[in-house]
Amino acid sequence: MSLDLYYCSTIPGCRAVLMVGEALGLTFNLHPLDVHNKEHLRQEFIEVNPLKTVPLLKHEGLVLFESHVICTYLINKFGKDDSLYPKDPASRAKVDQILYFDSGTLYKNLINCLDPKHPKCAYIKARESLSVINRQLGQTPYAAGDQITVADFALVATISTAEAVQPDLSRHPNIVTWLRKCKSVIPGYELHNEPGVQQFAKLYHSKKQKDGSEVNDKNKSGV
Ligand SMILES: N[C@@H](CCC(=O)N[C@@H](CS)C(=O)NCC(=O)O)C(=O)O
Repeated sequence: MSLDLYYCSTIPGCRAVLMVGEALGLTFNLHPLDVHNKEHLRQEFIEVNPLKTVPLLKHEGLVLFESHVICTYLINKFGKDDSLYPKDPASRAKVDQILYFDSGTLYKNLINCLDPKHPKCAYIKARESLSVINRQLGQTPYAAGDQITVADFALVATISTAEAVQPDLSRHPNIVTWLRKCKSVIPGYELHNEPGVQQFAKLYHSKKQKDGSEVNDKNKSGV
């Protein structure tokens, strides 16, 4: 039964799913949708996902949206062991904590900084969110402990995107060290993450040129 993945490379959650798939040795039946050209608003996609968001996975009659849920489902279903998503309740809670934080707080706070009309507090919130991760990475080599987990896959997709738009992460030295390490150890990073990150940065800069906005306009000190 095929794993149908609807995705757009510029979107961090889509890239996290692709990297998890690579780590598990999975082959997806890929359905690229360019959300920047509104391909996700086509009727045939809306019928599958009325939320109109990517990524979306279809597998054996199961339809899943939300990238973090897709990632953990794939690991639960196809992982040879539980190293990427530990079964031990305390270890799993640590992983879930980062996944929920990435989805509900970090990603949202970083995205808000890209809005040309963002309030000044957007930078403060984004910086605070990154500081939470930086502090954690000062205590453990990976986001949820001593081992690489799905939490690192999700975070790396989000934070590498932020880095492409604003390369100076020097306020968060533990993130800089961790990011460099993840880029070399996460399977398929170069193939599945880097091109989408670069494409996102290109789109961001061309939009910025068009509307005259700049990520640092209101606060030159950045995130
Ligand atoms: N929390 C969701 C976010 C999914 C999501 O909102 N994707 C956005 C891009 S960030 C999307 O598909 N946007 C198209 C739209 O809403 O029109 C996840 O991690 O999968």
